[in-house]
Amino acid sequence: MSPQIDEKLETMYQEVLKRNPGEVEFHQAVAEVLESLNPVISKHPEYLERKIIERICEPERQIIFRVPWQDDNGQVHINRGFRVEFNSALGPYKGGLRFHPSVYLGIIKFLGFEQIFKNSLTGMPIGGGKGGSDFDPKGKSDDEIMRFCQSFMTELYRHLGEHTDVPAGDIGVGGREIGYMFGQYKRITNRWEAGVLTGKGLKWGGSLVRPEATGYGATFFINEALKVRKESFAGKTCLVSGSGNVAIYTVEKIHQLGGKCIACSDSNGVIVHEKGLDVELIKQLKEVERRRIKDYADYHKDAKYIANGNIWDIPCQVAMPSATQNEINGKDAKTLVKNGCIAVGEGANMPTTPEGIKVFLDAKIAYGPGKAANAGGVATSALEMQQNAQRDSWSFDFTEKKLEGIMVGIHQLCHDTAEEYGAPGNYVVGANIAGFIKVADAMVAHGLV
Ligand code: NDP
Ligand code: 2IT
Repeated sequence: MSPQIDEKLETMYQEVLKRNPGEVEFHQAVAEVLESLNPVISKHPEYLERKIIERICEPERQIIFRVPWQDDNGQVHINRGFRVEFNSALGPYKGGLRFHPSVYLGIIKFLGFEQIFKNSLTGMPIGGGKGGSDFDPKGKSDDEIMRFCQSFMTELYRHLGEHTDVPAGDIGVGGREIGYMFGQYKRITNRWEAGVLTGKGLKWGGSLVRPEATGYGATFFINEALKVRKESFAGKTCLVSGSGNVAIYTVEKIHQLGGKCIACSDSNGVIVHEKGLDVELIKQLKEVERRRIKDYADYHKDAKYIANGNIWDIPCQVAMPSATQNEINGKDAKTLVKNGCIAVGEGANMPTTPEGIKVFLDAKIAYGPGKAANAGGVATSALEMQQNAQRDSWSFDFTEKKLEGIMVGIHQLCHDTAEEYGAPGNYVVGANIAGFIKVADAMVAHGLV
């Protein structure tokens, strides 16, 4: 018996465990949502009658395929590709592709499941999906990346389409990879179909602000949560884990809002720069030269690199986990709270373990869960789709204002829903319930499909 889940929902949770053996991250993501839904099912008996929860936990379609490719020495490698088309009640499947050696079905399913509710919160017409591969892009040449992406798309293309399924980036997939995949899709289908992928380059259908969107959006969300507490980023010491796409633009926006990020990281270690991180240097090292964050210390002698360090041991007022799942455990959460952290904004998906979440909620700090706080990325992907459909492109300022408006709206929705359901200040409950109800109502309207 899982203590937090209501009895009626517990049977459904046990069924998820049984049907999806060994997929621990998926179990964790489902448990977190079901824990919030107790008050919803008492109000909406039709959700139980129509078996909405059982249906929402079962992906509409799961595609697993072989991805063969050759390295620069002619050696053959075989990876596994995934696309989980989870839920299309609100729109075409939408969600990123992750290339990382840890990828297996359970990771893609947890991400796809979260994506359903996140996408619902954005208010845009997008369903939930996710994909990727256990391919490790680290240390690969440009040509190897291209051959892998082409082989991956040679299978995936048949499942995609601007009205069907629209992938984007995630860990290990950025503008370069989207470019190679777009080229192969175009070649196979003979269609210049901009709306089939988002995160495209600016010269060929991409949107301004998409690269910045997840990090900027997470910062806008926490800025709103701070306002509720009559606080702001001004003068706050912040930590941002990771040093990839989400981390970089989180640091940038925090600095624009007057905060000071003193540390970031990668899977090998932590960079601490008390003076405040030099975000232009991080962009140059990570986006242009594709180097490790350790090299930052070669350019700033007053910065310190801690190999295998734990970033959450550093005292801060705002923490923005922006690397990967389960990077903050119960002990880290306690350390953060003890050190005076008043807000945690999840740029990453599910970066806090259930024990960690409990610590943040018990301490009543402003805790923005990923499916709300990092929704700016996918929301701006939907803005990219809008521009593609109109064959238009919008200015940076106009697009950023739209993103900010969406994040302010998501914050308000989560805030108000939490109050309505008797959990004021609890953005987990607010996000899960608000995200769920919209999808559930659409599923009821569509009948048994
Ligand atoms: P990137 O590949 O650009 O960067 C990932 C960063 O996280 C790197 O610094 C990487 O370090 C670190 N990292 C990844 N895996 C691990 C790991 N297992 N242990 C420790 N560090 C790790 O990815 P993104 O910035 O795009 O994604 C970061 C997070 O944000 C993910 O959780 C993703 O799902 C989420 N997200 C991304 C969105 C987007 O638009 N890109 C939108 C919403 C959420 P290293 O180089 O050492 O691996
Ligand atoms: O987790 C996410 O929301 C993403 N990786 C972005 C998905 C998207 O379609 O832009």
